[in-house]
Amino acid sequence: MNFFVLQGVIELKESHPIDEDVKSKINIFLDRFYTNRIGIRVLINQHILLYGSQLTNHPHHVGCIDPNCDVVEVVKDAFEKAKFLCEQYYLISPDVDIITHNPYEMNRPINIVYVPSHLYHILFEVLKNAMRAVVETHSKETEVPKIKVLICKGQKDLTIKVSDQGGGVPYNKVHKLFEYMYSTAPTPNWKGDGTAPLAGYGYGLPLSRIYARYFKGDLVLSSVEGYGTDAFVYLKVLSNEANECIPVYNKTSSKMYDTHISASDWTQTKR
Ligand code: W6P
Repeated sequence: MNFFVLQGVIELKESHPIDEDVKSKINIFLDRFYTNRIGIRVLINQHILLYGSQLTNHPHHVGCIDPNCDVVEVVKDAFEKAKFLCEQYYLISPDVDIITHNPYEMNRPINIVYVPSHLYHILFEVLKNAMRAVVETHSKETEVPKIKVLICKGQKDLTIKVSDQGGGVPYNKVHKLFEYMYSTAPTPNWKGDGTAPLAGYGYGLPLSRIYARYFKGDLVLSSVEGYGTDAFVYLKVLSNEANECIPVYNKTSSKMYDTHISASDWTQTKR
């Protein structure tokens, strides 16, 4: 990722405790910043791939967009990579069960118009988190429960549900997983040699949600504390609904940073 911003956030986090209010503003800023960055990179990529002289080994792609992105294939790729990292760290990794359901196109592979690298990034991150939770909760056992992936293409949504039995997260902590300055793993050392840690910067999930939202999708976590977590990746089936979603910059955009002050009565869910 972007090394300088990452380093800045780490230094800020280490120097002194940060006010929740400031944290939420930094979150909003980084969400907007990275959405923009993704948008710009897609534009640059599209230009280079469409107008450059570089030969591509994906003749059916339109720039970095695959009009027939095979979701199952991407899930399998992301799983293999996450499994590799997980085994490096823990010497064990959970297996995966992939179930597909394509009720409106019977017996057809599940395809959508998408940027495969974005989908890969999202799934890799979700699967890494699921694997870490499973292995760490079942560390004393010789066998660990499988991760279940359900891929379903509806008429509007393509949903990918990743279910783990990794012990879950308390309801009032789930939102923290999407904070850039929060990580449950110790901050890894930046080796700069291309080797990736399994977890630790606290960037994976917030960025994955940014990637999902970029084309009007989403990433939602739903946890059963004491049992496990379901991660839902929502993507648009209809490409005309999957338009680019980038932050606005106008006189009112600073209002995004105004913290929402909620009445402290029992109608508000307390965190
Ligand atoms: C957990 C925490 C988490 C985050 C994202 C995806 C899956 C999981 N499982 O325990």
